[in-house]
Amino acid sequence: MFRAQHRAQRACRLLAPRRTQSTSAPQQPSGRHGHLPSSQSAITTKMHFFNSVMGEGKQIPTYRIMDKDGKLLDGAQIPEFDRSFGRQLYETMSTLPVMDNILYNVQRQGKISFYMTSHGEEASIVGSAAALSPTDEVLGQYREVGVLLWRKLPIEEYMAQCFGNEEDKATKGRQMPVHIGSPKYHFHTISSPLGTQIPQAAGVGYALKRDPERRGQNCAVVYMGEGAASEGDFHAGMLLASTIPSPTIFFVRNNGFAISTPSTEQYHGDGIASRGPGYGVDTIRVDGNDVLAVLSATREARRRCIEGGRAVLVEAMTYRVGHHSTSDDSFAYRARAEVDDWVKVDNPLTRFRAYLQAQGWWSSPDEEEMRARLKNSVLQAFKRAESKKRHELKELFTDVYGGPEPWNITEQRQELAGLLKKYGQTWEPWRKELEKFNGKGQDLLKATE
Ligand SMILES: Cc1ncc(C[n+]2csc(CCOP(=O)(O)OP(=O)(O)O)c2C)c(N)n1
Ligand SMILES: [Mg+2]
Repeated sequence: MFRAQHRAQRACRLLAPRRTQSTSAPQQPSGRHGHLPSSQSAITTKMHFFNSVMGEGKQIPTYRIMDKDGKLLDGAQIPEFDRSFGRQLYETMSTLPVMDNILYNVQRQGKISFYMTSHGEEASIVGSAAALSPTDEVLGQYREVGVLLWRKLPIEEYMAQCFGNEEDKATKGRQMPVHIGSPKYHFHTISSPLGTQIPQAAGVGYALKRDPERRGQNCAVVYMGEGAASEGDFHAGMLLASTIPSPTIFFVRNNGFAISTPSTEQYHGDGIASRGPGYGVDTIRVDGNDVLAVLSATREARRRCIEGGRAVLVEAMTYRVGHHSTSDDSFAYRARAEVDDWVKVDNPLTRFRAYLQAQGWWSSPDEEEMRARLKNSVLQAFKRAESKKRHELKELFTDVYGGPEPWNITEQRQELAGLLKKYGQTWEPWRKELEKFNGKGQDLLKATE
C-alpha cells in the first residue's frame, strides 16, 4: 500500500510541469491586470513579435577554445586532461581518415556494398565521445564510428561488420555496412530510417533514470545530423525528454548538408540550437572542428544531464568534407574548391595537432610512426575480414525477434530453401554466391527438412 502510494506520488512529481504549479483548479488571476490560466508571462501593452532567442537579429554564439592554428583564444578555459589523454584523442581522430580511406577504396573495388566516411567531423565525433563514460548508452545515426574507436572497439570488429562475415557478431551480415551495434560497447545498432534513434534515446534516458543501479551514473546520448533534425522524430524526442525528464544528450552534427541539400535550405531559423529553449532544454552551440571546445561542452552537458536528470542539446558546427556516402558524388552540387578550402583552412586534425605540438606532447616522428602503425593495422584487419566466410545461411532467420518464431519468418525460410533446392547447384551465380557462406546453404536445407 505504502509503495503504491509512493510510486503514485513520484509519478505525479515527474509528470508535473516544471515552471507552473500542478493543480487541478485554474489559477486565480493575480496582479492588477490578471494572469493567463496556463502562463506566468508578464502582461504588456506593447505589441512585439520576435524571431530570435538572442534578441533582435542576433544568432546564438559558437563556443570555441582554440583558433584554426591550434592557439588558445583569449580568456578560453581548457578542459582538464593530461598528455596521454591528449595523444589518445588525437590518435583516435587520426584513425578515422585512415580507416575511411581504405574502406572507401575497398567499396570502390566492389568488395563491400556501401560505405560512409567521417572526413571533417573527427573532432565532433571523437571529442564528444571522450567526454562520456564508456557505459553511457549511445544511439548513433551512422557517422559516429569514432565513438566506438574511442571505446576501443577493435578495428577487426568494424571490418567484420562492413564485410558482413562470420565475425560480424552483432548484425551477422544482415545489416548494411556501417550499421553496426555492440551491447559490449553500449552502442545501439544503427538503423537507416533517419531520426528513429531520437525518441528511442529519450526512452533509453528515462529507463536509465528509473534504474536504481544506473540512475545518476549514466546518460543516453543521441547523435544526429542537422538533416535528421528535420524529422518529426526530432521534435517527438525533444518533447519527450523535456516533459518526462531524462538524462539524454541530443548531439547534433551540423555538417552543412543532408546529402545534396545544404543546411541553408533545411531551416529558416537559427540552426538547430534555437529549438532547444523552446523545449526548456539547456542548449549550447559549439565549434565542431575544435576538439577542445567539443570535449568541454559535452563534459558540461553530461554533468548537467546526470546531476539534473534533464536533457541537454549540443549543436556542433562542422563541415562534411567527404561525399555523403559511396552512393553520392558531391561535386555535382558543391564546388571542389569549397571542399579543398575547408580541409586547408579549418581542419580539426591539423588544428589539434598544432596544439599538441605547442605543448610538447606531439612531434613529427610521432606522426610518422602513428601513420605507419595505423595504416598497417587497418590493412591487416581488412585482409582478415576479406578472408573470412559468411555466417551459415540459416542465420538469416535466427534471432530476428525474441520469443517463438513468427509464421512469416518460417514461411520465408521455407521459400528460400525451396529456391535453393531448385537453383542452388544448377544456376552459376547462385552456386558461386553460396560458396561464400559457411555450410554453402546446406545448413538451411537441413533446418527445413
Ligand atoms: C526517413 C528517411 N528519409 C530519408 C532518408 C535518406 N537519407 C539518408 S541520409 C540522408 C541525409 C541526412 O543528413 P544529416 O542528418 O544532416 O546527416 P549527415 O549525412 O549530414 O551526417 C537522407 C536524406 C532516410 N535514410 N530516412
Ligand atoms: Mg548533415
